[in-house]
Amino acid sequence: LTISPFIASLPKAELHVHIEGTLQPSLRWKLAQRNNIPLRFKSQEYHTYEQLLDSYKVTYNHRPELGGPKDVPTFLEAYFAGCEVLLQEDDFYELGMDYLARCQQMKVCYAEPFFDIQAHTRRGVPAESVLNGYLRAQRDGAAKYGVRSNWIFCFIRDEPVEDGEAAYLKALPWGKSGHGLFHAVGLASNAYERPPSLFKRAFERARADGHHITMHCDFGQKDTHEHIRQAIYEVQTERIDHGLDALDREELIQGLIERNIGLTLCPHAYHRRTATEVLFPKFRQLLDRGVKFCINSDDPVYMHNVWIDGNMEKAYHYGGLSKKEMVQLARNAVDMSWADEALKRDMY
Ligand code: ES4
Ligand code: ZN
Repeated sequence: LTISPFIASLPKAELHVHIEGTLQPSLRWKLAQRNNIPLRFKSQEYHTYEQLLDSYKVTYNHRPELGGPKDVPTFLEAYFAGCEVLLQEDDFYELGMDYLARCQQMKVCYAEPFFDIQAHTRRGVPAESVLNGYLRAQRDGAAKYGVRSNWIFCFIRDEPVEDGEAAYLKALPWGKSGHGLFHAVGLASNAYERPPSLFKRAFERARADGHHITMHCDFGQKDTHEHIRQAIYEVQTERIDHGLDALDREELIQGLIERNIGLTLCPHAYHRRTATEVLFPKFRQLLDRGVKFCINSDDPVYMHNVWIDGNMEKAYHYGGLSKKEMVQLARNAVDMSWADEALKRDMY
């Protein structure tokens, strides 16, 4: 699917992208050389750049926890393997700058990237290196590319809650009332038997510090409806990342509408493992029901290099949405964002 001039030229805001999921193979290769890290993933080792490139062609839609094959790597394993080349502050800076440069090209004027501190500290990388690297990228990206960003700290939900709380406290000086790198807190990684309510206290602490709150309720996850219910009614989230399964339950649809909770959707992430005729009518349904949502990219490098423009093109093309509706979705992203009011007016 090629990107139409209409989608390419539409000013955009991106609210659901994992910065580590934007690590392109070229930068991964470069950092592996610079840091003298072998490029390996499970039993495979990549000796040439071509071998590395080939490794991105697969679709990681296996669900071992749902009875799928156990010996096949999962999407998240590939994502965390990619992270291994990130060691120095400059590595995180280059990753951030690379993404923000691409934003400028795609006419993304504002972004709220997620970052995973624990994915790096558990490999022995100091939290300061990660946070200062991203902070410099936030500042230089705005100055050099004109792309403003407010970042989102993510708890790794399949690690112990206390580890997430400790990582949060460590990162707090880079939060909203400190350096201002992040202004919100999210919940990412493998949701299997890790419902949002486990993190209720952690989110309440973050809220008390003035941070906004969002959390992943992945599409087609086990217990997905219960996770969405907890996110809305127990943890009182302000947004939900994915959350498309809410359409199955009237109680959840009503909760989203009443509380003005928007969904950050990533069409290609679902399209990898869902038939077109099953998936895309859901976008029309959401519009008809008045559930607010916007279109985003998730982990573009690990999802066939489909970025926010490609995701919007998919919604436009397969969802049969009008140009007017696409403009509305781009506006929804501004509405749902946590940019300050002056910047929101600017983007609107
Ligand atoms: C993620 Cl696709 C996905 N789901 C949950 N957590 C994530 N972190 C990065 N990508
Ligand atoms: Zn995500």
